Parts: sequence; C-alpha cells; structure tokens
Amino acid sequence: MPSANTRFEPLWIDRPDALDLLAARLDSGAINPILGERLAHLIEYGYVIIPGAISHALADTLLAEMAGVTEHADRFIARRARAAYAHPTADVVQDPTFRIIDFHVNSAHAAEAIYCAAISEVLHAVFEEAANAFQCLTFVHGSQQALHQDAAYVVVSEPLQFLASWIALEDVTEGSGELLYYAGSHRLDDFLFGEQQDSKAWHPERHGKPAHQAFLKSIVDRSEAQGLPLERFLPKKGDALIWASDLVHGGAKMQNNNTRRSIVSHYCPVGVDPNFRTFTNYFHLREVADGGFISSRHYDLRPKRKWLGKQDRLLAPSFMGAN
Ligand SMILES: O=C(O)CCC(=O)C(=O)O
Repeated sequence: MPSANTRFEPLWIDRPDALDLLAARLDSGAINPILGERLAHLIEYGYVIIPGAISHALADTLLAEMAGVTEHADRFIARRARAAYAHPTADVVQDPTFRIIDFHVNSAHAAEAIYCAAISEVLHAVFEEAANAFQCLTFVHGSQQALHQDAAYVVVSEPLQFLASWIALEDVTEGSGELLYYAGSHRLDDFLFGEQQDSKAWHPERHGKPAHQAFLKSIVDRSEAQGLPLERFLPKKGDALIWASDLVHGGAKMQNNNTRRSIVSHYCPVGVDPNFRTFTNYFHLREVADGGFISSRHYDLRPKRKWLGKQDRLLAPSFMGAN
C-alpha cells in the first residue's frame, strides 16, 4: 500500500503501518471483526460504506425537520452557491444549492444521526478519544462541487486529523449529482499551497485562484496517473459513507433534477482544534452523545449565561451577511 508523502502527523489509519496497527487492535480485542473490516477498507481505500447506519424513521424525521426550517428561519443558517449566509426563508430554500449549515446545533435528530452507533464506533476507533463534529451541512440537490481534498477548505490544527460522513436521507439515483471519489486517493502525496509550500489549507487572498486551479488539477491528474478508480456513491436511504480527510471527492454533474437529500458532517478528535477556535471567542464543545461533541463556527454554544437573557444559542452575528 503506497503511503502518502506528508509533512503532517496523520491519524493512525493513515500511517504506512496502519494494517499492522489494526491487526494488533483486533488481536487485543479492542476492535470487533466487523469494525475491523470497516477500518481495513477505510485504511486501504480512504472510505467505508455502512449500510443502514441510521433508521428510515430517523431519516424521515430529519427530512420533515429540513422541510420545516422556514417556519423558524431565524434559528438556522443557510448557504447558497455564490451568496452570503442567510436564514432559510422560503425564497432561500428554493435555491437548488441551498444547504443548512451546522444543523447539528438546532436539531437533536441531526446530532443523533451524525453520532449514530455505527459511525460513532468508527470515529472512536480511529480517534481513540472523543469526537468533535465541527462542521455539518445538509444537501437537497447535488453540490456539483469539483473533486477536491477537504483539507484545502476544512481547516484544523492537525491538517490530516479529521474524518467526514455522508448520510443518505433518501435513495440516491445516478444522475442526481451523486458523490464521486477516487478510491485510494487519500494516500496521494500532499499538495501544498504557499511560497513556503507549507499549507494544506487554501487561503484565497494569500494563495490566489490559480493555485486553487492547480490543486484541483493536480489531485485529479495524479489519481488518474495511478489508475485509481473513480467510484460513485449510490446509497439507499439510511446508508452512510465515511471518508478520510485526504480522499479526493466531489459531486457529479447533475443529469436530472432528482434530489439526493443528505446530511454531511466533518469530525476531528477533541484534542484537535478547528481553526475557528483561533478567531472566535465563543468556541465551546457541547456533548451530544457518548464520546460525541459538537462545536460550531456559527453559533455560540457556551452554556447559557443568565445575564444574556433567555437564548443560549446565539447566532454569531459577525457571520451573517458575510461570505
Ligand atoms: O455531497 C457532495 O456533493 C460533496 C460534499 C463534500 O464534498 C463535502 O462536504 O466535503
């Protein structure tokens, strides 16, 4: 198994000796055989699919909640392509690129889904400490996002130390803009931004658009050159896919108008900091599951402070109206 040439500290599953480390954990009984198979797949291919990770009932509840966000639009934050953050009012949710940002804050069911038993088991085995779901979004239609590696945009203090999950809230059909990924691409050598070639994160002002284009081209070219298969995720309702931080993935071009409703979350170990911790004063880890925390760039999750009045989930106002 070729290992990535990286200057960063990877999670143990991305170390060159990951399969030996897994074997030791299986031998000691720390990991059960089904989990062992899932981790072996994640190690080798950079992703693992978990059929029926959440129940249809939970998926239906989430669909109903997502459909109802307009009734309490001021509690939620939405994003559309090429538009500022906004509350999900009726006109905003009509946009096919609309997504709810950090749904895990205001929906206990979203938190339950992203920390369902099968996903939590993988997170805990990989992180070996509690997990922090720090960036969560919902999709109705395909994102059509170019094939990318998340570390360019999902910035944490240890650039390789996070995982992400994609949970299908309905059956996904081909042509709807399904999730695509190059199996095994999580072991490509680092693409580094900046004159010092030291950043996996792309900073638009500092690095510019040409560097971003070079990044997108490089990871696809190198995946193709290595003969890595481009696979597509066509899940049934309730299925989940977990991917490694450096897996090259994106949204296929939509061939029809079918929806592919889903909830996506990014997680890091609690000992790793999402970058927003460095420029906000309201970072807080809220426990929502056994060994499962959430945090948010967009909401103040600190415990209710009486002198601030009755709201304990203040929207961080500085991000409203900003891009
Ligand atoms: O669902 C998709 O189309 C892409 C999701 C994605 O790339 C992400 O959230 O990092």
